[in-house]
Amino acid sequence: MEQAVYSLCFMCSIRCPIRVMVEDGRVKWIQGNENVGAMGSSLCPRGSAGISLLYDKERLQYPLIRTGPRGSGQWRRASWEEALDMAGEKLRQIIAAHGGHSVALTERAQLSTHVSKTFLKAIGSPNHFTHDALCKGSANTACRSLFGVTDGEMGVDLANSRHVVLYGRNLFESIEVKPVRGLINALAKGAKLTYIDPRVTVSATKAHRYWMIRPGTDLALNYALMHVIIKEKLYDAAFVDRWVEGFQDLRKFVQHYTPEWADRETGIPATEIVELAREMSAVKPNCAFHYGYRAAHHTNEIYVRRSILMLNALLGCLEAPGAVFFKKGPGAVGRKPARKLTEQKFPKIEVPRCDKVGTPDFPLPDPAHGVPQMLPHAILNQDPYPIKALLVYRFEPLMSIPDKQLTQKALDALDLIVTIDVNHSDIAWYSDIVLPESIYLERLDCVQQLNSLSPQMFLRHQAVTPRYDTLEGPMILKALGERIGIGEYFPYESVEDLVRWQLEPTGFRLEDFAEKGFVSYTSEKLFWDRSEGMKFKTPSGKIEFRSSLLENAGFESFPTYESMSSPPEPDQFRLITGRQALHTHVSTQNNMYLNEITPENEIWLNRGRAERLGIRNHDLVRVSSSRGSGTIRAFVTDLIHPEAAFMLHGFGRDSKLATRSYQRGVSDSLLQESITDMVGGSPALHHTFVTVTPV
Ligand SMILES: Nc1nc2c(c(=O)[nH]1)N[C@H]1C(S)=C(S)[C@@H](COP(=O)(O)OP(=O)(O)OC[C@H]3O[C@@H](n4cnc5c(=O)[nH]c(N)nc54)[C@H](O)[C@@H]3O)O[C@H]1N2
Ligand SMILES: Nc1nc2c(c(=O)[nH]1)N[C@H]1C(S)=C(S)[C@@H](COP(=O)(O)OP(=O)(O)OC[C@H]3O[C@@H](n4cnc5c(=O)[nH]c(N)nc54)[C@H](O)[C@@H]3O)O[C@H]1N2
Ligand code: SF4
Ligand SMILES: [Mo]
Repeated sequence: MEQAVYSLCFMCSIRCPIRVMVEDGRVKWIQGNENVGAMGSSLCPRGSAGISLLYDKERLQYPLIRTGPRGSGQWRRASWEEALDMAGEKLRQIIAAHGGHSVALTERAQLSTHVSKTFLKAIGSPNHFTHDALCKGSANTACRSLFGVTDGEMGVDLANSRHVVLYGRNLFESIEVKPVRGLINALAKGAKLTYIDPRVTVSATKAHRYWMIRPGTDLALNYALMHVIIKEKLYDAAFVDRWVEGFQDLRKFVQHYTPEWADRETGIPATEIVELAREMSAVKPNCAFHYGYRAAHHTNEIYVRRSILMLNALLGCLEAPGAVFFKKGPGAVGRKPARKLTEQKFPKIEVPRCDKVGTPDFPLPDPAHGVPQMLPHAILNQDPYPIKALLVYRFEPLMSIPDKQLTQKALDALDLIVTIDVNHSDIAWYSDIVLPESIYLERLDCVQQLNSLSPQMFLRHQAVTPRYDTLEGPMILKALGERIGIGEYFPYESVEDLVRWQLEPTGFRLEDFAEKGFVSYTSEKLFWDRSEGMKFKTPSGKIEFRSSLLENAGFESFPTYESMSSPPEPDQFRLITGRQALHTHVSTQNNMYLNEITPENEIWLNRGRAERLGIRNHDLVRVSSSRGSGTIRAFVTDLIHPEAAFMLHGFGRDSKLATRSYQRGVSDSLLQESITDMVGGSPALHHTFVTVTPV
């Protein structure tokens, strides 16, 4: 008999609500959860391809212990007992000799992050890293500098917007299903879309206005937009007067940043910049400059993200339909969120983070996430202390941290690498012990607290039982914890126990999620009162254009614009990267369905420049940087700015056990230099110039 199970997708980290159709213990079909209005039955292609992950023989099936040198691919199958005993014994020895802080854990933030954070807190290590800084660390810091809250506590009401401006937020390919549907609905109702990217993406083709900006110059564009908005008095004077700290400083600062100046820097005509400022002002406050998702491009990234957010503040585009909003939790309706294991009491941690976040050397990035691209440097320099063991949980240091060879060198210096994954990833290939997790369709997961305009909770229900000898992450961490004497911090016997414990203070029960997959604390949309009830968490209680967070740490609120350099040689390009609709970062390249459609990446080159180098469409070319090189096919096109070369992220794999993706295409992390926005925390992934030559 066919049965519907409401759950959460995990083909990428967006976690869209899904309905899984199961018959005789087999998954037949996956679609969006139609009970979630904003979602409907829609799914993206990766979500649909979940079935081919479930039935893939090339995923991890049982624990593995390495028998040859690292990266040699020599393995033996192990029982859970043996693999966990061995990992536990080695960890115990390392902690006894070097302290708990010599253990680091890297993870893509997920529903059981509170479990892995608990593990590290219990051993006295501050070195828990999420992916956050690599994705959008500087957006996080920018939001805290202006509003006192992180970007994770903010959202954009796309569905009700009258004009949306996207800066390389390629929403129609770098997908989150609910916002995509929201934006499509808004466009159908007559909203306008302005899209800015050095490359013509699918999102560009849906826009009313598209600007092929010179790479890395968005900050110049925004300074000019502010100049026009202030000069022509297009801003929301009452809102700015009541809520903005430092408006007069901004007015003085942007005086010289005229549209004509920005035209020369960005390549966008001055008249069009003026036009956009006027158009946005005409529909304020029901419009939004989207502050972006992936804010990991250049060393000035925090100021780019601040400038986007400041444009919203100038037009009063906060807490209005169609604008930027602040997420409301259960507290807004007098209720409680789901509990987390991290709410327990832990021993005090006496050492700083190994990436130095939170110290005077690196004061501003979010210590709740850390800055993973600093980890290889910390390991190699043994500064501030030696790191000896790395636990990897749903994260790919080799592919997702720039400068792959540097990361590999750092891994070589470790005594222990244990990876919890579902795929034969490159980091699994390079580990000592591999612990396979049951995939999302096979497991119940910790509670998803979804704060938004209306707070809700979602649950990832188990759709089918595990096909192979795999376990859920929280059970793996508990079993490992028991082996090193911290078992008391994991007071549950099953994930169901843990979920029930999490739900205790909320007033909801596990059973309440069965019918629709989620529960709502309220059906109302909660907006703050824009005239008197805004609740900014900055020291001034206002939006800090002049930022106390930045200035107390010795950084400027309004730094002078520095021109973005052009590639110096005729065969050089600025390497820019991104995604497409068919793949998730580094997770899906070996997925049978998705690999069939996009088996490898290509390098996009501007036609005029490629012709001058003697490169034709589909030619093989050599691409090299100061960090590494590879051979890849060229996509020669008019659809990219002459200074840029674009590659999809996630290809160029080393694991021979993932046969479909092995050595297909080139990894961007192999080419990228490890350079960081030392104020905001993001890596400058688009800082690197590459040389492209015909093969
Ligand atoms: N060079 C470069 N680096 C980047 C980026 C880039 O464009 N270029 N993008 C950045 C961005 S935006 C992000 S968000 C990060 C993402 O960085 P990552 O988190 O490293 O990437 P993912 O592809 O999301 O997943 C990583 C690993 O999780 C495994 N995995 C998938 N599902 C499960 C599961 O259910 N359980 C377990 N245990 N493992 C699972 C996958 O097999 C994969 O090995 O990378 C950042 N780093
Ligand atoms: N299909 C798919 N969807 C996803 C994901 C996925 O892996 N696959 N991952 C999810 C995650 S974690 C994230 S962070 C988001 C990422 O979503 P996006 O932020 O939309 O990120 P990217 O796909 O990396 O797109 C980056 C775009 O920025 C452009 N760009 C490069 N340089 C510049 C510049 O100087 N200025 C401007 N304005 N644009 C520039 C690039 O050409 C590229 O099109 O997508 C989410 N959705
Ligand atoms: S965007 Fe696609 S892959 Fe990501 S969670 Fe949603 S349906 Fe799944
Ligand atoms: Mo991301």
